[in-house]
Amino acid sequence: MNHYEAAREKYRLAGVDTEAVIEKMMKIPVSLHCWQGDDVKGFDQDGPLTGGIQTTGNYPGKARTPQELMADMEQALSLMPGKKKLNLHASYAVFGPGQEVDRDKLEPKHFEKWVEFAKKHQMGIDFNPTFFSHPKVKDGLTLSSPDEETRKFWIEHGKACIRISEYFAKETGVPCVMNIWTGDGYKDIPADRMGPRLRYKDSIEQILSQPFDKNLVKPCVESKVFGIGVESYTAGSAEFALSFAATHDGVLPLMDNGHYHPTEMVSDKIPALLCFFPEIALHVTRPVRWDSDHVVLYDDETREIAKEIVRNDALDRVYIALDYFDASINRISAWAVGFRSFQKALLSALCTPYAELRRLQEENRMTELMVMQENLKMYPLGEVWEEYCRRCQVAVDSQMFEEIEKYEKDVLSVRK
Ligand code: RNT
Ligand code: ZN
Repeated sequence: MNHYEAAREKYRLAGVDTEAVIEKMMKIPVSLHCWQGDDVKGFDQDGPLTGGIQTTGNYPGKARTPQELMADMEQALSLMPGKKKLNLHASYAVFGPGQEVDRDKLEPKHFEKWVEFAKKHQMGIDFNPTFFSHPKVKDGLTLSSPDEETRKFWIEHGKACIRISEYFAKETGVPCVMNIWTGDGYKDIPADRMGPRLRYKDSIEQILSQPFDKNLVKPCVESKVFGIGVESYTAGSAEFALSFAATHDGVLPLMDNGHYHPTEMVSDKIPALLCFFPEIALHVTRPVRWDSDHVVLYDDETREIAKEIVRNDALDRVYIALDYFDASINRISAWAVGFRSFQKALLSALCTPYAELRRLQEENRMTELMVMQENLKMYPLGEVWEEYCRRCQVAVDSQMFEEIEKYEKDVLSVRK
């Protein structure tokens, strides 16, 4: 018997069909963010990264052009088992000669190259208006700005992005999750906390007044607790975003697990929101002491997040996207390790016999529940993981770095 067959038998005895699990794994879309490849730089401006987020490190070889970014992403995709979706930011528009426009005037045609790329890799596309890294961010504010001209510009940007999102959905045949996040806020104690929020609310409502098909575009509002240089007040706080989604039909709350106080767990918030919202969205990241956006690992909270989605049978109600950016290591590796880590978390969740565990909980057999949950941690998940990688025709863990090294040597290291 080979290792996988032995593992399969062991799981079978625990009530888990690993063959069905592997098949299911291949159908769960996870959205891969384009912005890991170039440190959230984008192609439409040359200024610094703003909005209270930051990449640190300057590992050589980052993508400088759409062609390089797509090539790098292609290399990363080849190391990822399972189903992928492409997550784009508006700042990644690809302008042909003479096509340059400002963000309020963006059109579907500026994203044709990405649609081609997505189709080539059988991916749907998710989208994000870019409310940062731009000269029209005034005093750190966009949609909540007291300056009407500034606010109008960003509202028009949001509307343009809805039109582009609908175009993505029509082209790919997959609904587009469009996430609204701004870093709007104040470094120090504001005099008025409600004014910016009322303007932010009105702005999102104006953006959503752009007609769109709710089956094709899934607008989300992402909350945040604070950003760098925006430590005292964030307009789009947790209560703001959640209340907005709850009171606006068809709007999803988006939780980024780097955007809460360190002991608050998004894994616990998922089932709470699933009691009320038909659909929710996630940004999966790894906050190390703060919203640091480290590469996602196969760690406790990542597993717990996947577990809550799977055990609540909510794979078709939760839109999963990755959101991190590490500039201090090989970016292809960052992409691949993060994506594979979340895949492992999903695999672990699917290889868990929940019916049995739930029964123990409901019968208040908490001693056995603890024993069984701990036993499961030592099950041969790695064998199932390797088999899954083989069937998806991607490198198993021990072969992955070799491929990354080769691409670094042949392609990345030549970029000066
Ligand atoms: C920032 C938010 C946001 C961004 C991306 C680039 O804290 O998490 O989602 O990371 O839009
Ligand atoms: Zn995020």
